[in-house]
Amino acid sequence: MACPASGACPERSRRVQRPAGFTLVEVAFGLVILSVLVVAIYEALNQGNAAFWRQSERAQMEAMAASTLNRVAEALRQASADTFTPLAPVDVDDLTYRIPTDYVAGAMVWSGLRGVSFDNDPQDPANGLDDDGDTLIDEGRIILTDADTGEVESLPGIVEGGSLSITLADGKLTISFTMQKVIDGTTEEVDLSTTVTLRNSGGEP
Ligand SMILES: [Ca+2]
Ligand SMILES: [Ca+2]
Repeated sequence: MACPASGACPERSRRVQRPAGFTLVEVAFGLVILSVLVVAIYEALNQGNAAFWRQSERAQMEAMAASTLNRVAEALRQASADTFTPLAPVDVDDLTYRIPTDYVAGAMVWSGLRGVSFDNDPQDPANGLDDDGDTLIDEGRIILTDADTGEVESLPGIVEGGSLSITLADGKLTISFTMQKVIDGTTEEVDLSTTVTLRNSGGEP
């Protein structure tokens, strides 16, 4: 068919053009992709925060355990092994002792009875479970006593849970301390140990 002289042939000039914008299918697909990305970013951030929080909690446990160990070691370093009860402690959590305080007329002067013991929280007995639901497992406190002064020192570091082991071997005292805490559904454990060479290993009280 001939085209009119005044213009282009309407059939030939007509082009198939896509409508402006996106189709409903394209929009839906884009939203799905965006949702997946948002969820992935959220999960990544969430996991990062959880890992940071867990590491922070663990660092706090380690700091408290170290502080407690140092204090117990400081107290026991002055003790005489001859004054220990039990005399040869093996993995005990309750020890009494004396320290020499003076030397008069050829005789040692001894302190009153001192003690180191683990006092378990009765609300959370030692069974490996967090019975009172405070995230701390079998928590308790380490108690230092001094009969001369009447002081009872409850170590603040142990409030967050744990246990105590004291063993004497070859003139050296090994003090071990364990803390357990449920962090984000997982049990985290901190084990610390130190060995103390007794300054006063001889002499009868
Ligand atoms: Ca328990
Ligand atoms: Ca507990």
